[in-house]
Amino acid sequence: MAKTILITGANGEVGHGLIRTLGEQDHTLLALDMHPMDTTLFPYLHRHWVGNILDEKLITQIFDEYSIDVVFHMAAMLSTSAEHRPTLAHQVNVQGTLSLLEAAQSHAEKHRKKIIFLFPISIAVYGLPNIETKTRVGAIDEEQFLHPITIYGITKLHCEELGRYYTYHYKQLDTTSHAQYVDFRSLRFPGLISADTVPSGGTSDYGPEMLHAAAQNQPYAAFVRPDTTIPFMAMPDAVKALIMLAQAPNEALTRTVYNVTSFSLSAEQIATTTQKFFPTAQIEYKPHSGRQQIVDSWPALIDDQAARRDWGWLPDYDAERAFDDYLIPAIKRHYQVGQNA
Ligand code: AKB
Repeated sequence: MAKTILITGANGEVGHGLIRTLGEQDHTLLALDMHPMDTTLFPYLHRHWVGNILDEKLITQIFDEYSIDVVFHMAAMLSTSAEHRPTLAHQVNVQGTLSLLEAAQSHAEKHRKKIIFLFPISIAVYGLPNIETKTRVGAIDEEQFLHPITIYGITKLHCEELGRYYTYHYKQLDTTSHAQYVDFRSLRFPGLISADTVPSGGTSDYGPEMLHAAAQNQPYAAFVRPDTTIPFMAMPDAVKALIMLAQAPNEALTRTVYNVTSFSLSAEQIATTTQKFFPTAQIEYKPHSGRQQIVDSWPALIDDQAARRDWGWLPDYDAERAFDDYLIPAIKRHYQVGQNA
């Protein structure tokens, strides 16, 4: 059914994929980003705003002008950028989410309807105490090791709790019957790799950066050790997971927060695979101690059984398919690299 959908942080990596996919369907897409939108996305958008997620007047105006059914709240400062400006990151990630939740709640109350509120976060909510534990524990589920060492992880974990609060407990003191207006659903992603965009400000960025540098025939120095291992996912699967969770019937959901994952690779495995397709790629390792510490605190594997069971999650791309069928052909097209390169 056609929906009116608001996407914040719309010009980011996930926003790009989401807009292109949802834009092929019969929805009204509204986009907000603090940077001017990529003009190639214009054909898919009903309207877009260049503005700050902290601009409450603008947020209110958007909700006043449209009857919004679904929000994909992607605007956030990622892990490395957030470490450089932690108080700003707290404002953007927490205050930005809170005012959007509040706007969604008021809007839903006014229109007597429910708003689905999708919130992507990642393995950054986890904080493993040391490498020995990381190696020993294997795949961790949604409730384990929730002691992030970054302000990004802390703010996102807090927002997951805010979302659960708005969904199940908000305004309960003043009413006898609680109508649910905000239906908050959070997805914890691995590091994401897109063939079309290069991430910025994250700490899982070494994976995609390596590949994009090789495709452009540029040397690359990874800021982590070769053995560094975290889970990754190809962008089409990330978009698929967001849309599947948004469409899942409320009765099927047993939690507000779900892990999703595809494949885990070490930095060295990504480098070897990259060099298989781009034999002249020059990749070296210059670990940055702060960023290394962050990635070492993130799990090597996550358990996504709950998503598989509740709403049928299954990735389309394992590591081999991600490179063979998506990343390499699409990245070669993107940089117009000859097929023999
Ligand atoms: C980041 O590196 O900040 C994100 C993430 C894994 O949360 N890509």
